[in-house]
Amino acid sequence: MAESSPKPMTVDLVPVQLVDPEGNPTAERRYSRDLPEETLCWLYEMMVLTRELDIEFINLKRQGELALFASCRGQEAAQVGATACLRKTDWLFPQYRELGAYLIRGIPPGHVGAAWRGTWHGGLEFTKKCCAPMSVPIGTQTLHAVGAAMAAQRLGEDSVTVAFLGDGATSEGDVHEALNFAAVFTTPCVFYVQNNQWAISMPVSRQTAAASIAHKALGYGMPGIRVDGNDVLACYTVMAEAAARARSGGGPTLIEAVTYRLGAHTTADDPSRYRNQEEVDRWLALDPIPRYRAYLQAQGVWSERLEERVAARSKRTRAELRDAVFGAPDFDIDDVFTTVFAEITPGLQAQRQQLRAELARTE
Ligand SMILES: Cc1ncc(C[n+]2csc(CCOP(=O)(O)OP(=O)(O)O)c2C)c(N)n1
Ligand SMILES: [Mg+2]
Repeated sequence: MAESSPKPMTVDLVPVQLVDPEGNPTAERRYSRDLPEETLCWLYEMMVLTRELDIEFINLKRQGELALFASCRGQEAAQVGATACLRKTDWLFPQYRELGAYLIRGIPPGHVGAAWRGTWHGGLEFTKKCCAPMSVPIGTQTLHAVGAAMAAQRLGEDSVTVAFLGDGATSEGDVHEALNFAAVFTTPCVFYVQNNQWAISMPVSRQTAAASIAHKALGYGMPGIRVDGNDVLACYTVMAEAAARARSGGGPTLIEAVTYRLGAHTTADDPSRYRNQEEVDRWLALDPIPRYRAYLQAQGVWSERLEERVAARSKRTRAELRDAVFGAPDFDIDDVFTTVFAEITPGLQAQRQQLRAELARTE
């Protein structure tokens, strides 16, 4: 076996935390919480905006305007922090719950709405912002992320890719292959697992017998890091470190952001069927937004003006989302078939014929 650099042998079970649940700075010294005031405020603004839009998406689904929605309530810090520290040219490969990441990237909420409404399949508009379309087939996006990272390597680019995945996704065969390829080829890819404690109704305790999800990294020969996923500054700094390592040729990292899905799995789910309110209440006390607000207040960074600005932006963006969803034109059914490959394949041609015939019968 070829010997390269020494392999990481341990993972700290205690997640990296820079701000405690009361908003106090912790004694953590390995990572810095020093960011410009403008960045500190921006992180707050984006977390609140994510939560506000999340509510609007759920409302739109309830009004029958969307086919489905997967709420990220409770995971705002994990998503905003991990994406805010990246370059705009670093490619994101989301699962489907990453609203905070899409917003940091500047993807218009209406485009996210179009994907959940089904008026524009797959959210192709995302790619303009170096973000792959949402991936519902669990774990497949991790292979795409590694492939894109290998391409960047061969092209001599210094961009990194980030695969967003869930605790449940780590049990998929695709994810094993992605992690192994990434490590063997020293690819600039970060695996960002949001361990939100549940994979629909499957608790993480039944998902793996490993000491933690981050520990799995050791078997692949890459660093594994646990971070408090409800601490936006910790997520920011841990991802910044992993991205810098990947960018400088140091290979992949597996980050486990320990967080919680406060809402339902999707709008089609009723979590009261499989989890108890005491558990939800425990995590509600760890809500990332009040914690970060308390920190900013203690640091003298928070102000009424900031809160008003954030509230005004949230209100405006919620209205923009509603307008975009209500006004979305129906898409041309042909696009489903013609945008898959450069040229339509015989199989797709047959499917298109079948669908056209079906539609003609029902019109
Ligand atoms: C390949 C595949 N198998 C099963 C499903 C059904 N499914 C949808 S979401 C989900 C759970 C995923 O859990 P996790 O990875 O923890 O992500 P979370 O939804 O918690 O963000 C499953 C099993 C699917 N979409 N794709
Ligand atoms: Mg999960």
